[in-house]
Amino acid sequence: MKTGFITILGRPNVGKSSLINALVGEKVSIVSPKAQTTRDRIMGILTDDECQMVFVDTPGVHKPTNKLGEYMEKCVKNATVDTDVIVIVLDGTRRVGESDIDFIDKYLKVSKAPIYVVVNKTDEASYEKVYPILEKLSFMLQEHDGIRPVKDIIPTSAKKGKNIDILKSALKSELGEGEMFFPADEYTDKSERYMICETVREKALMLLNDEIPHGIAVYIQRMFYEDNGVAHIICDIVVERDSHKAIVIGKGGEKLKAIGERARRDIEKLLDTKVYMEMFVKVRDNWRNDHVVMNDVGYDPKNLK
Ligand SMILES: Nc1nc2c(ncn2[C@@H]2O[C@H](COP(=O)(O)OP(=O)(O)OP(=O)(O)O)[C@@H](O)[C@H]2O)c(=O)[nH]1
Ligand SMILES: [Mg+2]
Repeated sequence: MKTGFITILGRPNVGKSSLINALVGEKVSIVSPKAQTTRDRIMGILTDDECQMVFVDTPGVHKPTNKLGEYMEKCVKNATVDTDVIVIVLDGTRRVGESDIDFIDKYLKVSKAPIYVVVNKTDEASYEKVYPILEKLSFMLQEHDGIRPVKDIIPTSAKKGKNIDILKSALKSELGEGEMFFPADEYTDKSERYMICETVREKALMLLNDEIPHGIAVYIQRMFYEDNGVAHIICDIVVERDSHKAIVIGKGGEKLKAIGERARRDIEKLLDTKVYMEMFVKVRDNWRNDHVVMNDVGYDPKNLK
């Protein structure tokens, strides 16, 4: 069996989580048009007859402005230690600049893992836009300034599934022989509860504007199955201020209802049963700067130092 860890890195919003979902063929990690959607290290597992590939999704790299940001930065750092392969994702609809090149060079220097560069969103970027990016990066395919080369630069569309198979085979070729890390039928390392909370957060990210979604955390107070098989989920949406609470609830409770309704549909698919959601909005002042609350709402204490 060939096995290994493949860590996906890149700036916020370039499509890292979308790429993992496309590679694994399951909804592993939530996706939204807002930057800093992913907050944790999340594994997506793909097992076939010959290999087990463990893809590791990471938060988009940015300068932290609070403790949650520092936590996210630690998740990225931990994910790059001891990984077998690194994939750095760029957004093909945007200009690729020196800072992107420096970012790739940094990992070529600090890590020993083979590095692939992916230029994503090619469905939205015309050939005229993508080609100059590929040309600009092409010098990295050779040793440059004493820095080792990247293994390949692959244009993809995570959204349309373009070149995902090519990327997958390239990554597969990097894996060594080993024991499986996870049972063959698992597609993520995260619990059902974690996936439920993330689903609610995804809908909040989609339905709320401005800065509010960034200050939201979701956790499950209680979950149980009724006699008729319905999953009863009581969950809290945590916000930072009273004024945010009112916005999340919306006029006549409409916003909260819409978030719950959309989340319920996805969670029913996830659990393969009918779901009844009860949702509450709670204020925990400035929780993104409070390790105790962050731990309470499910952030890994190992990264809260
Ligand atoms: N057109 C197009 N849009 C894409 C593609 N991949 C991702 N997107 C969109 O880009 C936005 C960000 O996608 P995510 O997968 O959440 O990006 P991310 O890099 O994980 O973002 P963070 O977790 O915030 O760092 C979403 O609106 C996606 O639908 C793609 O191949 N084509
Ligand atoms: Mg993400």
